[in-house]
Amino acid sequence: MRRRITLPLVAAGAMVSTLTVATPAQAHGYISSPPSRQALCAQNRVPDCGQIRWEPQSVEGPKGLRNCHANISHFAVLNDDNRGWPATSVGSTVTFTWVNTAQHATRDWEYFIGNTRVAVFSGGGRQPGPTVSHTVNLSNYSGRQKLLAVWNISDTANAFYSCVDLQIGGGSGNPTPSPSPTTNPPAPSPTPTAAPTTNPPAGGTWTAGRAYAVGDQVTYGGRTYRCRQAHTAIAGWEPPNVPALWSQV
Ligand SMILES: [Cu+2]
Repeated sequence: MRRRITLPLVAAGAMVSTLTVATPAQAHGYISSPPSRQALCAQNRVPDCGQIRWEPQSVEGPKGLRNCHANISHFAVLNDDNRGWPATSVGSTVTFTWVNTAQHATRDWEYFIGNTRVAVFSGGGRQPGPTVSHTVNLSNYSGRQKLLAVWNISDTANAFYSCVDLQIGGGSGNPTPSPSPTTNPPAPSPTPTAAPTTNPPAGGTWTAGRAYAVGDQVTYGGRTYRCRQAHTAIAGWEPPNVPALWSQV
């Protein structure tokens, strides 16, 4: 008779699932202007986006994808065209600005509408600055369009993805006919009716090199901003450039 040995299989796998931790805002990049879908989430202009709100720079996946969320399931909201993404009204040329919270050596940046690559900019295998801007001619397009921008890294297999909703063909001043979001009033985030007296941090002018904590207020370009994520400021992360980090008060 054979002896049977029963191993007590501890369900070790069951313990893992709760360990998902919010990734700190460090790596990567996304399009800040005109606001990409993840930028709109970061600003809470589109509510209930989930995790992407806190890391709009993290839509990273293998090169060659053609969707808005890089096949990352917990960012799938970005690829949902029925979320009432507001489209930015633009003319026939548009300047796109990336905010790079990590400056990866770059193969190129590509811009797609549908299956057509409408522009490509070489990165020369070099590290970009903290922000990068490209001006793209979209004169062959009009009306509402979803543009996919791709930042292809040169020393990894990966790329970063940002979708931007545009209403092309301004000039005639057509208002943005974006489908109204699911909630009727554009759900203004808990916008402070700012009480300047309760502003402990020294405030002052935004300064590169300085560490900011959530809630800190600074002035820049004559406007006041409140810090949304703790970070150390660097040139290129001026408050208007990085809505993930600063919201105007
Ligand atoms: Cu990165």
